[in-house]
Amino acid sequence: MSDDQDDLVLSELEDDDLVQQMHDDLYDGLKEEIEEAVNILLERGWEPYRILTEALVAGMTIVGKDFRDGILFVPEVLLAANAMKAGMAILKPLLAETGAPTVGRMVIGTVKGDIHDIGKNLVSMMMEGAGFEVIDIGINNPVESYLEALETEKPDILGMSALLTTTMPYMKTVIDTLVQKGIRDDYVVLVGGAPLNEEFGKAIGADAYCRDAAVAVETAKAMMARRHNRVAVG
Ligand code: B1M
Repeated sequence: MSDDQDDLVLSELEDDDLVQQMHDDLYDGLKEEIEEAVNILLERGWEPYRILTEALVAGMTIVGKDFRDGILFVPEVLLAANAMKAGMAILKPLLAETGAPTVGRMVIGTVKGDIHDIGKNLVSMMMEGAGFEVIDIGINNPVESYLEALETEKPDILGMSALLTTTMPYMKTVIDTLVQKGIRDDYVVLVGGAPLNEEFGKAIGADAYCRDAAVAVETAKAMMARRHNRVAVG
């Protein structure tokens, strides 16, 4: 750490500078600094969602670009991810507090071969914040894990996440298996992850592709409303 950074007192920075510093600290994987800065912004009255999007997600986007361009490597990105998770952990209960009573249940997991979980965790947090009960089955899920969770948890929604172009086709394997077993229509299937798009979602037979966590919440709410109407009418 440089002398400059030793001298830096986060609580003395203006909001804009603090957010900028958080982007730098996330980039450098400085977990404790991220935790401290999140708490400072909360004390200053920032909404948890604003901290999440403007400080944490925006900072991770910079990390992602430099990872893509070969400027950052896996160990550095892991440190950044760790710092991001620490910040998210502080915000999680606060986001959940703003939620309404349970509006539905969702099982969510990252597909087989894929260990990326930050986006999935963010979706889980936002869904919980919106009043959904979320059962997170983690990363690297084969079709059997999804089936088991659907069987035991009986959710309304199945959410799948994939961050790699090599793992996203596995979502189709899961959906095809649900079709084969005759249970596809028992669930709303939502998919997301950076390499996906609308067409892909349609092509694999998902109910919707969700660009980000906010879209996932809105889509889930709309789908639940449609489901309830169907049940009421039918
Ligand atoms: Co990975 N990685 N990574 N990585 N990694 C990407 C995805 C990559 C795009 C980087 C790059 O080259 N630019 C690239 C994929 C390229 C491709 O497939 N075309 C890549 C690669 C290549 C790899 C490895 C193969 C690297 C290697 O080993 N050589 C390896 C693969 C490991 C594996 O999975 N088998 C690998 C490893 C890792 C780390 C372990 C170092 C770390 C993951 C740590 C962790 O998750 N615990 C990591 C990270 C952090 C990234 C980047 C930098 C950031 C991902 C992230 O967390 N974004 C990523 C670059 C990027 O995406 N820009 C990259 C922030 C997060 C909030 O966004 O996940 O998109 P995101 O989630 C969003 C939406 O997509 C959506 O909502 C979320 C919130 O708004 N969403 C959903 C996501 N899931 C959803 C599910 C839903 C709904 C919405 O269900 C309803």
